[in-house]
Order: sequence, then C-alpha cells, then structure tokens
Amino acid sequence: MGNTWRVSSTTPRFAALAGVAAAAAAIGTAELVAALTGPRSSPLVAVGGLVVDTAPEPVKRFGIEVFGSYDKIALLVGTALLLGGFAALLGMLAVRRLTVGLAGIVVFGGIGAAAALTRAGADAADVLPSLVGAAVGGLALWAFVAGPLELDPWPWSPPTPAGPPPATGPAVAAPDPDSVATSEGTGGTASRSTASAESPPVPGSPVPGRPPVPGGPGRRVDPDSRRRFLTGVGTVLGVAAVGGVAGRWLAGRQGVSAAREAITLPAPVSAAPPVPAGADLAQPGLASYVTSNRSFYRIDTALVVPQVDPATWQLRIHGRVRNPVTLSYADLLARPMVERYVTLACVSNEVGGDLIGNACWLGVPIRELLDEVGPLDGADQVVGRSVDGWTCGTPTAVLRDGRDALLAVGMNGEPLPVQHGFPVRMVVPGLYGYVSACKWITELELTSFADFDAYWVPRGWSAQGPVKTQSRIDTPRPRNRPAAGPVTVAGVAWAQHRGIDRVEVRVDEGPWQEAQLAPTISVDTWVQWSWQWPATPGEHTLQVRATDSTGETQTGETRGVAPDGATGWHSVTLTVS
Ligand SMILES: Nc1nc2c(c(=O)[nH]1)N[C@H]1C(S)=C(S)[C@@H](COP(=O)(O)O)O[C@H]1N2
Ligand SMILES: [Mo]
Repeated sequence: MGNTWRVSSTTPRFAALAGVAAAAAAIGTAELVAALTGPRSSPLVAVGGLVVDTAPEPVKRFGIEVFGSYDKIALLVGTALLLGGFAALLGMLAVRRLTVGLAGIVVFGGIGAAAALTRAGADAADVLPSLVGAAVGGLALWAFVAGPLELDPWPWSPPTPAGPPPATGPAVAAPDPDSVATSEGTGGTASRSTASAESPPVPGSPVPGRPPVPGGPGRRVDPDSRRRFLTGVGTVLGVAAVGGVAGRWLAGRQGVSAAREAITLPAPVSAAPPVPAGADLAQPGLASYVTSNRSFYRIDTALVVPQVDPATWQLRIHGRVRNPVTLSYADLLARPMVERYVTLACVSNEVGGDLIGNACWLGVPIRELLDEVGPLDGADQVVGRSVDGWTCGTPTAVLRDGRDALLAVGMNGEPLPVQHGFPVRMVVPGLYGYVSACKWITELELTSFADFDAYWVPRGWSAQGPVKTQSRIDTPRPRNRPAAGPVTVAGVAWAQHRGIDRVEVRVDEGPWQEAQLAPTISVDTWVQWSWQWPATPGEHTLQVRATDSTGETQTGETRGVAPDGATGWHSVTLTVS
C-alpha cells in the first residue's frame, strides 16, 4: 500500500490533543474492563506495582522522604503526567505517520499487559484490559488524525484557472496541488497525480479542489472541521473519564468491607491482660498507650489495598514440613484464640519517628500451627507470603520460642481493618514488620534462610530484623515554646520482647537523669515515661536514651534505617520563654 508518509493538516497542538484523547480512551476503557477482570489487571495499577517492586532502593527512599505517606498518590500522579506527555508526542508523530502512532499504542498496551502478567496470581484474563484499551485508543487516534474527525485545511478558493481548457482524456498533466506523496510512483489517476520523487511531502487534503494554505502545511484549518475535532476530543475525554471512574467505582464495590462488617470474632480462650491503671499518662502531645486502628501507621508496597474475601481465603502451610495443611477462615476462627497487646514497629522508623503503634491483637498462636505441621530439619525460616506476592522471612526458632507470635484476625476488638491485612496477618513481638508482619497472608512456607530471600532482602535490608531498643520524646516539641519553671517531659520507649528497664533524659548534654516509667502490660509493648524538668529561659536540647532488660543501653551512635533499623538518641531542641 502507498501513502505511508502522510502529512495531515492537523497542527501539532491539535495532534498532541488527539494523542492525549486517544490515551484517555485507552486508559478509561482499560479501567472499565479491569473492573470485570479484577483490580490487579488495571494497567495503571499493574505498571505502578511493577515500578514499586523494581525501583532501586534509593529512589524508593527518596519517594518516601519527599512525598511522605503520599508517595503512592505521587507515583500515580507522576505516572499520569508521564503518560500524558508520551500520548501528546504519539499524537504528533501520528499526524506525520499514523502507523508510528499506532505502533506506540501497541507498545504501551503490551507494557500494560506484560506488567499485569507479572503480578501475583495473574492469569491470562489479566491482559484483557490492556488489549481492549489499546484497541480503543488506536481507533480514537485513527479517527482524529486520519479518520472522520481529521482536521481539514482552510477552505481557500482557488482563483479561476486562466489556462487552456483540459485536453481530452484523463487529466494527468497539470501538477495537482492536492497531490499526495505516494510510493506508487508513476501511474497517477484523475484524482491523485504523481509527485516527483524529490518533492517533499505536501499536505494531503481530504477536500478535493483546495490547494494547500500558503505559509506551510497545516497552518490554518477549516473552522467547521475544527469544531468537529474539538467536540470529538471533548466527547472522548468525557466518556473516558466516566468510564475510568465507573471502572474504579465498580472495582471498589467488589471490595470486602461488607464481608468484613458481617464478621463476628470469637472470644479468646486467653484474654489480653487489662491495661494497667496509669499506663497512659494522658499527657498532651504524648502518643496514647493504645493506638487506635484509625491512627495506626500503615506501611506496605500495595498500590491498591488487596481485597481478600474471607469466604474463599485459604492459608497453605507447606514447604519443608511433615504434614502440610490448608486452612479456611472458618477453620482458623474455630481454633482457640488468644488476645495480646503487641507493639509493632517499622524498620524504616527514623529516630524520633512515628512508624510504630501498639494494638490489641486477636489470633491463633503460630507456634501451635507449626507444631502440627512439623517443620523438618534445616527449615530455619518461615516465609509469610501475601496475596499480592510480598514476602517476609521469620526465624522458625523465634516463632516457636514461646512468645505470642500470632496469625491475627482481630485488631483492637474489630476484624482487621482492610489496610492492616484483612482477613489474616502475622504479628510477631520483637521483630520489625518487614521480617514478620505479613498482611493479607495466604501462605506460610517453611524453608531456610540459605534457600530463600524475602522481599526486602535483595533490596538491601537485613534478613534478620530484631527490634532495636529505642526511645522518643513526644513532649515538649519546639512549637510548644514552654514557659520557664517545671515542664513535664514525656515520651515512649520500646524494646519488644526484652522490655524496658530504664529511661534517662539529659539537658544540654548534662548528666543523665532517670525518668519515671509508667506501668506497661508486658515486655512486648512500649512504655510511657515522664520526667519533671526545671526549665530555665533560653535554648535547650533534650535527649533521651533507654536501657532494656538485658542491661544494654541504647547506643548514641547515629545510624540510618538501612539495613536493620536506625540507632541514636532522639533529641529535641527548643526555646524556653
Ligand atoms: N503484604 C504485605 N505485608 C506487609 C508489608 C507489605 O508491604 N506487604 N509491609 C510490612 C511492613 S514493612 C510493616 S512495618 C508492617 C506494617 O503494618 P501496618 O501497615 O499494619 O502498620 O507490615 C508488614 N506487612
Ligand atoms: Mo516496615
């Protein structure tokens, strides 16, 4: 076929618009189809997830530092802007050569489909949204740059030809201003004359009899066709937005919040000890002793919160065991449950940071399940695997040493919130979340540390992640600008599964002074502390350090969060008036 190099009369600006509209049509369609095939097949979510999983660690850290907890929204917005830029470029290429624009759409559709296939639990249906989206996007692009919505040039009336009347026979002689560069070479017809090989591509006009506009190709366009084009773009953008929002809404309706609300959790055979009086000093600015589900920190790699239906949920305990088992949610709820307060902390918590919380968890002791499956010799690692493919590796010995490591179904008296791992997650006292606290768990696989690296290990984090002894000053903070006189300094300290023995505070690098410890429930929870400071006017620096029950005092050596948790003393500099 000929005419591969065509120059549309569509101007670059309109072409960019056409590209963006076509991309919107593709993405809107894909989101709608994804609502039918499952959330992980949405190309945006799948590509975003792939970016999260493959981004180099420093980039990821940069994202978290710069965008804070909005890093996921930032990623989606950034992706949308990037896609918009590419789409505009594709539109501009497409008016010069439609096949290049279409090829670009095919490439993007392919990337979306391939990304969807890499996601955990993907099947062939997960490529559908990308493929259908690409087809619709391609159709839209064609319509805008070469189809019914293509812009026409300015309807310029040619002056009446003054030359001799045409000779008999087909009109082939006169150079036709409508000529299109064709690869057919010779043998033009009445409607389409040949162009000399040397001549550059000239505007091809769909309106016969109109010469190109002086001043270069595609400068001015027919106002009627412009109206038609812009209406088309507006319509496509509108329909795409409605389709995309409808798709997201439908996907959201497939969520599990209704299933979660219908659950009644069993009573524990071993209830949590009551919170001792005075455990919460109720000091303004001080973190409360029990963290509510709403204010509990959230850390995970999931771009969309996994929706796991408890009716079909299963936990497979397998690998290097004598008797592998598969449990349903009902099986799990039928087992004796215990309830325990455990303080969970993130390895990415900076000194003084707030990626830590204390909740009351209800669940099944993992120790009992492991006793039943019977780990084989050498199975020194238990890998928790989430429905989205994320993994953590916990020492088998830690899970069997008698501590309250739980397969948790409840958090602070409710079924687990969806963000915190509904229907089932792990909680292990004394270990950072990244090596122990698998949310949306579907597998426990017994293996060895030598044989398997969990998610964060190849990304530069330690395979072993015991929580480091830490302490934090919650009040006063610099914005409090306390008045001179007695000031209550208060905060929290933690050394899960070892327990805190002592907390000390010092002012301006003076002598360490012992703070008062509030009562706490167990060695697995944090403890609040307070100290009366006879504050004097001027700028001062407060510092805190804790000593755990093994007698080890928190080191003052400052180290960052990677590879196994930050160290150093939290210090607060403020002005006393
Ligand atoms: N499926 C899954 N589970 C996960 C993670 C994750 O990325 N995916 N992150 C872990 C990390 S790093 C921490 S600190 C805890 C945080 O649990 P929370 O979000 O309930 O506070 O979850 C852990 N469990
Ligand atoms: Mo974490």
